[in-house]
Amino acid sequence: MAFNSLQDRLTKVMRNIAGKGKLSQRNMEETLKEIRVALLESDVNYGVVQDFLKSVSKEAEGQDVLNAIDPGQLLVKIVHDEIIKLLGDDDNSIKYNSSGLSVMMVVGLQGTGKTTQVAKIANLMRKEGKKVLMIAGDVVRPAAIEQLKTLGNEINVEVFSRGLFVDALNTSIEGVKYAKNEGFDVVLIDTAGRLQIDDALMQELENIKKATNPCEILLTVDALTGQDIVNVAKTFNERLNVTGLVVTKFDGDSKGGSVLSVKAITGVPIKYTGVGEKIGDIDVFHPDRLADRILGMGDVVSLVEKAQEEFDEKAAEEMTMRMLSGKMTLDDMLYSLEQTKKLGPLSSIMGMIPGLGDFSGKINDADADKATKVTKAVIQSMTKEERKDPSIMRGTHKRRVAKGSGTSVDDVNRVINQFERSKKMMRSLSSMTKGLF
Ligand SMILES: Nc1nc2c(ncn2[C@@H]2O[C@H](COP(=O)(O)OP(=O)(O)O)[C@@H](O)[C@H]2O)c(=O)[nH]1
Ligand SMILES: [Mg+2]
Repeated sequence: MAFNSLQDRLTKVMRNIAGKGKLSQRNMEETLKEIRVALLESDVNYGVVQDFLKSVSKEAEGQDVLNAIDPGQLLVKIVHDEIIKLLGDDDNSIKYNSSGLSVMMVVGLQGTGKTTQVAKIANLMRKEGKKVLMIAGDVVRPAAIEQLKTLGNEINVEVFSRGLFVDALNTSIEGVKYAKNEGFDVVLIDTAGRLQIDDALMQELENIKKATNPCEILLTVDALTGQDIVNVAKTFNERLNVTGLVVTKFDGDSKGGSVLSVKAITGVPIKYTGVGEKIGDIDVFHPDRLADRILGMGDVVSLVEKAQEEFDEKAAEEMTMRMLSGKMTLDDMLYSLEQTKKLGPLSSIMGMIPGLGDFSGKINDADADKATKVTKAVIQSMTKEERKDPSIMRGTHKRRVAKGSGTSVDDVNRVINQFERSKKMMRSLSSMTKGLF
């Protein structure tokens, strides 16, 4: 996942400081220095880092952190809020025309994920009940139209195409006309890309913009390309007045610094992140949640939303409450295991669970699957009382459970220890984040 190493470093800095009852000027300067190094090493733009630290210092002074009752936590909160500002705390929702057809263009360099995101976004909008049309406006790459049609089939969204021999501008104009006549709500135009910015491409995009009057021009930028994102975004924005960014390949192992800089430098808000190759792998961008994640506060809300799609809302809410209350039982653990299993491979959801981000790269999904099975079997062989409070279990109880579940006493001990650890972790999370949510 993007940001892993930045997250590791900042989490350490923040943990260090959050627990401190008193802060000296020196503690504070050291903390700011560590944040600075962490940001620079993650490729955040130098000027952005300078401005960021200036704002944090100014806030810290303004709020008199050193004399606060809980100085460490206040500083964490200030850093958290400044990261949100950096990522854009203004409205980053998709803008539709107030009436009639909303035309949206998706632009970007070749291979950054335009076609894929067009389909992902179309699918999100379709799920909201909108009638969506996708226009195959990349007439340069022969396979591009087929690719969009395949995706369209998969998500049940119509694709408008005039084939390879009509130019992109005409295809777009005709497609928009068709959409108006047929009463569509949204048109998403997939466009051609180049490996580098070039004038002919920009001209073509400008022409399509002029002719179709889009309410959104979304630029896909690939998180894996690093600092270059900023330059690409700047150039596209100068020519087209981009209204939003879609940061793709966010699931990859990018340092993430460019993602942190791009809004500050271009002023264009991030609206979505692409987090994989599948249709469902897209997230509406929430600066506050990314800030939580970067600071090691996990992403419970995203996890819960993901969970909501898989099971019902009430169950999800109960799960969060239990996770956050620190009052979990082994039944809750069993339940979360069953639910989280529905969410996909453990490695991909680990990064979202507070305190477990560090492990997400180290998980072998097959092993995890085996461990989950053992854990479930052990819990299922326990009595009701034991599930509530396993500390009452003596050697004979453990042997009974091991026998009943076809596991060993070591396995039983492991499950109990794991449970006690999660419980403790959830408790400290809820105290650490008190006042932040
Ligand atoms: N890992 C990952 N791959 C992606 C993502 N979005 C797109 N891709 C892949 O990137 C490649 C290029 O995507 P495509 O949509 O064809 O890019 P385009 O040339 O800009 O239209 C394809 O192999 C996609 O599956 C993403 O969010 N994460
Ligand atoms: Mg394409």
